[in-house]
Amino acid sequence: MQANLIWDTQHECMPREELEQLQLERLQATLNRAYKNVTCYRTKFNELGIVPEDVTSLADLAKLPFTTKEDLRLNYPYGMFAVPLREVVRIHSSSGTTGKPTVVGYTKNDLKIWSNLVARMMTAAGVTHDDVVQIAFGYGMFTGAFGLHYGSEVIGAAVIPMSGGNSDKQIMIMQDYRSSALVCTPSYAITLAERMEQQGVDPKSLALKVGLFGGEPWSEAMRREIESRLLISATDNYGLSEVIGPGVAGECRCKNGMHIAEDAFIAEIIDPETCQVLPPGSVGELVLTTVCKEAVPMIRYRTRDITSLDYTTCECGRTMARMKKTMGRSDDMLIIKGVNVFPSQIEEVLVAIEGCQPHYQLIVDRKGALDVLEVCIEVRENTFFDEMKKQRAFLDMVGKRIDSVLGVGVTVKLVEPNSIPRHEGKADRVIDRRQTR
Ligand code: DLL
Repeated sequence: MQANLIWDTQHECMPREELEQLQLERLQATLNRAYKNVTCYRTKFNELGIVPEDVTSLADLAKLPFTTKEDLRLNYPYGMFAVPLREVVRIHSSSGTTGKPTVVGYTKNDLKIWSNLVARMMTAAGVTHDDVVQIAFGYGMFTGAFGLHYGSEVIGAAVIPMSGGNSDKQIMIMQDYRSSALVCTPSYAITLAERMEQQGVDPKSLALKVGLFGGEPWSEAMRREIESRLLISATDNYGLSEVIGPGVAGECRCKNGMHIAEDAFIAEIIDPETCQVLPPGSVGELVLTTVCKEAVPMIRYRTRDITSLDYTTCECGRTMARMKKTMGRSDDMLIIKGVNVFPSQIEEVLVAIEGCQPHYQLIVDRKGALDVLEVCIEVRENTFFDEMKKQRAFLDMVGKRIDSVLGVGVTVKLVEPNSIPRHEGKADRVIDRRQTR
């Protein structure tokens, strides 16, 4: 493996002063185009009495209105587009499972920029033109597969467009084609590791060296689990379709936060309740503004993802700010008996328990006036408790460990392997039945 390669040194290692100047110039151009061509933005700006020319510094960004998923839904399908459809060469949508999906488009230039941003984060994770990249995201409207596919091609790696599912075939291809990089959701990486164990496939016999995992939150404990079961270096990468797809941020091999491509996206952290911008280092909701995208510019898009930003220069030499692994989404944060609970906290506990899978789902309900939380865990195919007594003791132990971390009593239930629904390989983590009562 080559040491610490950087795809675009000019931008990734840009002194912050220069970077901020570039961001401002690109922001001003974006605002002008968005104001001129997108009714939703023009209306919002007019309501606040703002024109693009009022933004003369990056600090002025805070004056601008936010954009939410609801805006995209209200303008479904093409209302947020800033270019005529004849200039659009690709259309994707979010992996949303409820209501209308949000639609996003790309011009030729957007695709070029996107591929290069993905190439950056893949290079940072250790992928080179010598690699054979197996893409196990579903090819379709989801941005995951196409994003990583085009990024790999720009690097010059050999891409295997396997698509999602069919674990046995994934493993066969991995063995036969000597795949060296695996691309999928972290939960699917665990599924593959399990299947290999069942089949008696020794990870040492594979050529795999790196895994690029993203699309859903995952904990450090889950990283350790994947790395030790697949014998690879597992890196995290983050993105969302509304903003571009994967390629927004990715870890380098220091694995100490995901570098945000700040020359293409301006990141802010806000308090999700008051919507005020928080000082550097604070934990809050990530808000992103695109400054390069032509087809669908996003101004102050509320991602709902909870994280914090680190602006210190990384050991790898990149100056781009790093976002911490997300703690989950602000809309995934559960308040149970007054306690804030993030699914990631439960995941940390589960991964640390021998015989427990990080395939879980949280079901929140109300009994009378009381909130109740049930944690469903998929059992491994080979874990079966022949004695009820053993099973009860196991469930009891898991419940106690979760209680000791969260301070909230839970009921733990074992469910069949693969019974927790997944969309685009992403597991559905939370069902809150209190809202429908
Ligand atoms: O998941 C884009 C993507 C594909 C990113 C593949 C990385 C790899 P959406 O389907 O629009 O886009 O979902 C975006 O997924 O707001 C986060 O809540 C979550 N998410 C994505 N990556 C991560 C990650 C793609 N690395 C939503 N860690 C985002 C935590 C993530 N959450």
